[in-house]
Amino acid sequence: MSNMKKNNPTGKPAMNNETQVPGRRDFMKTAALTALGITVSPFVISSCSPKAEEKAAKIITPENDRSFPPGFLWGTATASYQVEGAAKEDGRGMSIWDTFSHTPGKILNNDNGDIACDFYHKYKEDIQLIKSLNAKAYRFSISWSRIFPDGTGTPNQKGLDFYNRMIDELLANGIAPFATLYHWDLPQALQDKYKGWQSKDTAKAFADYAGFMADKLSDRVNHFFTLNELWTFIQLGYGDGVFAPGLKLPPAELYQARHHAVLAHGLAVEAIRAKGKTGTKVGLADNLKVAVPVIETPENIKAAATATREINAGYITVIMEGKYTDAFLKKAGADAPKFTAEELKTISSPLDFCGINIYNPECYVQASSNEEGYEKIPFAKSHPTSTSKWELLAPETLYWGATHVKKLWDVKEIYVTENGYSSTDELTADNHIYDTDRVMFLRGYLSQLQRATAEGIPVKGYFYWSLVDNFEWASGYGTRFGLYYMDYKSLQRIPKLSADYFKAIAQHNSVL
Ligand code: PNW
Repeated sequence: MSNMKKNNPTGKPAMNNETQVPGRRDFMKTAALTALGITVSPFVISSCSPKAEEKAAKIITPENDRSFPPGFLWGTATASYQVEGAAKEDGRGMSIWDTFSHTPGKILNNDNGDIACDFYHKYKEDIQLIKSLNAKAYRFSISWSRIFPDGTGTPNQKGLDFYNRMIDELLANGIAPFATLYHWDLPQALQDKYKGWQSKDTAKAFADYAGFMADKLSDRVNHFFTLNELWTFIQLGYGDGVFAPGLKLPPAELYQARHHAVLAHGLAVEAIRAKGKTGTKVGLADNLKVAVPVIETPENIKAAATATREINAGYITVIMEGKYTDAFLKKAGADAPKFTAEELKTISSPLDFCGINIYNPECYVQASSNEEGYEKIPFAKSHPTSTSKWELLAPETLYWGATHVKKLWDVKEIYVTENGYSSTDELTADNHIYDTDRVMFLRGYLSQLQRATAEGIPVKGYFYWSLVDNFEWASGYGTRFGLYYMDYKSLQRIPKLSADYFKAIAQHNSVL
């Protein structure tokens, strides 16, 4: 099914190329060819068949090439609690998000993930949607408490069976599974027993679970992500209290919880390497906080890289470098986390790839002679956002995010593991969603991603967030990021205009 209007939008009669006299367009084509050292008469162009003309018009130069490298992987992403539903089925244990979403007042409209998109039962249908987008990869997450209802101990075979079925279905449809092991749905049992990420025991339990999953799935899953967005679940969950488990810890305890999260990542990398099939690739999906040079001068670009390294010091920087930066420790002072040299080594276990979730820039910066070497430029009050107010829009964030990761840490394989846009997505009388704003978003951001790949930045794939509208955490079901609209009453999935756009991009492997 297509959202595209089939009629001629201009309303003017269509021209027949073969009977036209050379016009301005032909002159421009001739000029382009001449610039390439190819001599042609305008009459040759206008008198050739439309097919040949099309070919001539498609002459690619480095300046007009909008394509991605051959083999570039197009995919979409979701996460267990946001789409699966079936919260009480087949022995699944409670997670902190079940508890949090069932606490009145925590989620907009008191929504919860009990049913969500019912992906648990509708996964076959959704895999057909992925396929119809021409996507060749799918990033999903595993619900830890489906596998270990109490976080540790005896595994639940029925939970494992679900992921086995789903992965087999993906492979049968030519779609590569990219599995995230933790997308925030911590088993409630571990919150109760260990205070969740406040304890090193949770990091150890995570490593055991990660090793178990690698053992069970790495015959079919080649790419594993340890944790999704460390900043978000630590800061919003344990610092600001707006995400599960809803805590507002004092600074020293928050620093320690953050340290346990990076440690959990490192321990899981070691466990996956120990238990996974040879050749299994492991990385993380980090919401890199990107500093964007406000004007792209060499000085500002350097300042933006310095700022990015420092802003992410408690997360990806320590993971990549195996040490907390001096400025980070100085700023933390007496609240700094307690850690050992051995832990730093584990935290920085080499990765096969790096996933970056990128939506908004953290800040615009310019060079400065101050101690830091950069200064932040405030956002204009009128700076545009999506319907998510935190999502300030700046397409170049994708370019700079990938470029900083390559230049700062020489990462050889980068994936954009999330990038997406939330909009109002109103159904029109003809049952369509013309999300021209999301199409605009995609064209802008992907143009900047293509700019990065054209410059040799090793971005290997792009996962749009999200395949379908889903449970958007504290914002409930009111905020829609999907390429497919979800009718939450009937659970019908309706393709938006952006689904057609994505489909065409993946087919042509080019910005369109
Ligand atoms: C990410 N913020 O979440 C997550 O990885 C997804 O699960 C989520 O649905 C998606 O982005 C869209 O929100 C974020 O407040 C949630 O800055 C909130 C923030 C950032 C990311």
